[in-house]
Amino acid sequence: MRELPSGNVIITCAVTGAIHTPSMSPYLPVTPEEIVDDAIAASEAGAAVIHLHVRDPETGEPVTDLDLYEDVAARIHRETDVIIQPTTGGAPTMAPEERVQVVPRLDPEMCSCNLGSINFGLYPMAENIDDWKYDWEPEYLEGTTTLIFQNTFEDLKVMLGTMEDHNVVPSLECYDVGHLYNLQHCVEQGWIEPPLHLEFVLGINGGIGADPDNLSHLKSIADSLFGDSYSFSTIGAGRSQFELTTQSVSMGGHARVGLEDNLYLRRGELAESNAEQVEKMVDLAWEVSGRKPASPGEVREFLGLKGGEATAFD
Ligand code: KMH
Ligand code: ZN
Repeated sequence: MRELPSGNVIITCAVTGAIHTPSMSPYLPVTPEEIVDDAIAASEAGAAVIHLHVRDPETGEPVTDLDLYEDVAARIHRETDVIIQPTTGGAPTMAPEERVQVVPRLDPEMCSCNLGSINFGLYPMAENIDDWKYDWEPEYLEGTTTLIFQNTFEDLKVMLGTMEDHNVVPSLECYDVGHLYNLQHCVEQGWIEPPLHLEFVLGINGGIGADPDNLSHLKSIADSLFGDSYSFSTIGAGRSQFELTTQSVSMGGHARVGLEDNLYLRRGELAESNAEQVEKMVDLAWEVSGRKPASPGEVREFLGLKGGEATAFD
């Protein structure tokens, strides 16, 4: 496993995502202004990477509007030195060829790349809500009972080829153990070359469960497949967020927080901003492992990123 020379921890903040819907929390940023403001505050709190989705400003529905992506990315880029990592996952309901368009349009330093198809069952979250702000929300969530989040080997070949063509370093999102073998296949096919930056995603309904033993197992399989040519971050969905990100940091890994993955700061208490979660993660990393947050410059050096000035939103 690769580590930064300083031993510092890469904190990523996923500001809004496409999992939670506006009725679940009044603090979920949905307009371009809210997303930009939260991203800037999260970077000031210690996040070196901002994972970016956009939403319809009127309804909060996840969209792949490339003009919106460019506007939001440009505004964050003007105000911070943070690494902007647009999603190629979009909403699980979107087609891969639509989702990847953000890469040629924005030419970002990083983006996400999802390593395999899974069920993506968001519908249980609808059980706790009676009064919806928007009609699309219950329909969107209920629709995931029959959803397959598609990432076939052909999709992976196209996605990884597009990223390579644009010198974009992917955060390789791994929802289950089999996805590590998918990645090994991609390496064997020459669709991607090490070093690899993985992101273990635990606790999605359809992916590997949010059990600490599973994180340890994912790392041990990654060690056996990729040796010293990989680094990893971790996402814990929902209430597992801080348990698993703290475990990740104690294992030499990195951490992703943000309202895309979890709406709460602690049991029963909604996070009132993304920055609150970043601040908590910075504290936990220091208290548990004596590790400080990595700067965007350190991360660029470590991951071999092309620099903010080489993006299309400069
Ligand atoms: N939705 C998260 C569980 C992506 O956007 O490409 C993982 C993610 C994937 O953020
Ligand atoms: Zn995402």
